[in-house]
Amino acid sequence: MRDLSRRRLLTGSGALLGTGLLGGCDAPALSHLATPYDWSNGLTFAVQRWLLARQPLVREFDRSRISAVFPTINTTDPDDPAYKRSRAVDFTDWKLPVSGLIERPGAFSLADLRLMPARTQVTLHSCEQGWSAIGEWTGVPLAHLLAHVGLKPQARFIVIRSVDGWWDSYDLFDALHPQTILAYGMNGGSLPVKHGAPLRLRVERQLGYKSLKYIAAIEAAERVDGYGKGRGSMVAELGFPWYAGI
Ligand SMILES: Nc1nc2c(c(=O)[nH]1)N[C@H]1C(S)=C(S)[C@@H](COP(=O)(O)O)O[C@H]1N2
Ligand SMILES: [Mo]
Repeated sequence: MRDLSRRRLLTGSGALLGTGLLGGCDAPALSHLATPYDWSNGLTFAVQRWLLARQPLVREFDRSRISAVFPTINTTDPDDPAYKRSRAVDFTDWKLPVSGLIERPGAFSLADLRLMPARTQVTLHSCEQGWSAIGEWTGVPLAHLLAHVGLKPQARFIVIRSVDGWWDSYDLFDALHPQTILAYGMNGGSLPVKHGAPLRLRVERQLGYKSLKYIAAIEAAERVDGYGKGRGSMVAELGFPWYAGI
């Protein structure tokens, strides 16, 4: 990798863009190429995918490296009546619906998810707003849950909604990655409310905003332009590109 010049990187990713060899190339981020910024964002996205295809796992740390303080940001206590009721009973009535292009749609309780194979990983979280921290996350790989319910062959994106109105979409490159987990545990305990209880996503190869907290529903889709304003995520609707700031 070290001998790759910038020129080779650029021509390489250009070729990938041109031939559409790269998964997710016709994704919304690359279909709005109106300004030079859009072009550079699309190119960054393509280069990131190209490099990450050769770097399967992000770095995992020893438990001794866990940050003493893991900051919280944005929503830390959702102001939603149903959420508050569920929180009052320790989320024992909580269920996660999985629907869309799925062979066996269903709804899963925390107990159901805890019975599935678990993965624990100590990773570096980098927030696009300028801070980072190391935490340990335990949960079920999203790939396992999707295999359990059966993705239909047309499914190309996973759309996830949160209790606080945040939502985002993920191509299968990220959704099926072994370190993409639905976490119910943090630093050896159960996931605290301020960090997204009862369930949050960890998408370790992306910046912090992509790791949705307070997950309410999961859907599999062929396209994402039918959701919201058609830009693939809440942050995109606020003016940042889908997969902003990679
Ligand atoms: N539902 C929801 N998910 C979210 C957010 C949020 O406000 N609501 N903030 C995002 C951002 S920008 C970051 S950096 C992380 C922060 O997670 P933390 O509060 O556990 O540190 O969650 C992400 N997921
Ligand atoms: Mo963030």
